[in-house]
Amino acid sequence: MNKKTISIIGVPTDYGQARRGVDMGPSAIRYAGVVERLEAIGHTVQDQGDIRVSQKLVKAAIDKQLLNLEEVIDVSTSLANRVHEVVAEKKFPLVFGGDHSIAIGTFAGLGEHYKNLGVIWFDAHADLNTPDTTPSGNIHGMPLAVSIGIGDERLVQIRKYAPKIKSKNIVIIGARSVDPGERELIHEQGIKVYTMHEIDRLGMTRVMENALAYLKGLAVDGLHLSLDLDGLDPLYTPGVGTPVPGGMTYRESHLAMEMLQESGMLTSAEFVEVNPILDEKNKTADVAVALIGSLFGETLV
Ligand code: HAR
Ligand code: MN
Ligand code: MN
Ligand code: MN
Repeated sequence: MNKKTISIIGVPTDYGQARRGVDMGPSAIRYAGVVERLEAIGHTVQDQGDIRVSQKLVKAAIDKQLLNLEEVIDVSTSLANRVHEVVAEKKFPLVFGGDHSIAIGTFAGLGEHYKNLGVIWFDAHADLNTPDTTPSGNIHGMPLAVSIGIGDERLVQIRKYAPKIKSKNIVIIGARSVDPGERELIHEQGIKVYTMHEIDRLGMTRVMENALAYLKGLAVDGLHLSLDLDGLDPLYTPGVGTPVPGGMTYRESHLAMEMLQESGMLTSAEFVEVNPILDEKNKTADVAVALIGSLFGETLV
């Protein structure tokens, strides 16, 4: 296994959704021992600390279809700049949320480095809503749409280019809560989705084999993993804001991480939606760190 220089970036924001506490995600993941875990594998870890997130609302919600828009633009821009620098320094960006709106910033930081980035989106949700289709106004339900260039122009144009990624380079794994507008976009844009049905039917081994072969076939020049902890069943990760029953198991999720590691394709990753306030004794952050261990090559024997 090749050793990496991993640059950790915390993004303590909860502006992409309505439940407070997910801004403590980066602390919880650090507390669960992520740095030590990665160092024990032999990687060099540079914890860059957190992106500065203002605790004061810049403007009270003005647009009900885009809650906390100004704050999300602010956080996404800072994160995008940080991720852009980390990749320029040839380091591996490992980003901790915060809610899933942070993926807008992560992709904005990656997109100028990778012209054909592959994406594995591990999530109960598709996060493909737009201001017109959102049932909640929460921007954490929109990052994939924004990153393919659909949605509010100010979000779409962070770092002044768009789109950040290609629709056909996205593989969603674990979906089981998809809104009508998202379903339409999936078909219209040719986004690949392995729902829980396919995971039940084919097993995680074949799902991951197919997903990785598909991305290889597209000759991707990098691979980003965006892992929403609500992709797992809430039995394993109760500390998330929007739990959906019937999710991926602990073992299935580990297998997916191990297969990503074996592929040697991964170039960046983010772990999001850990909410310590809703958690049971930091269980969700512990799972996040265990998955990170597998993703970065931890072995038992
Ligand atoms: N689809 C719903 C919405 O847009 C719920 C979004 C779910 N939240 C997340 N993202 N955790 O994966 O409001
Ligand atoms: Mn806050
Ligand atoms: Mn999500
Ligand atoms: Mn989700």
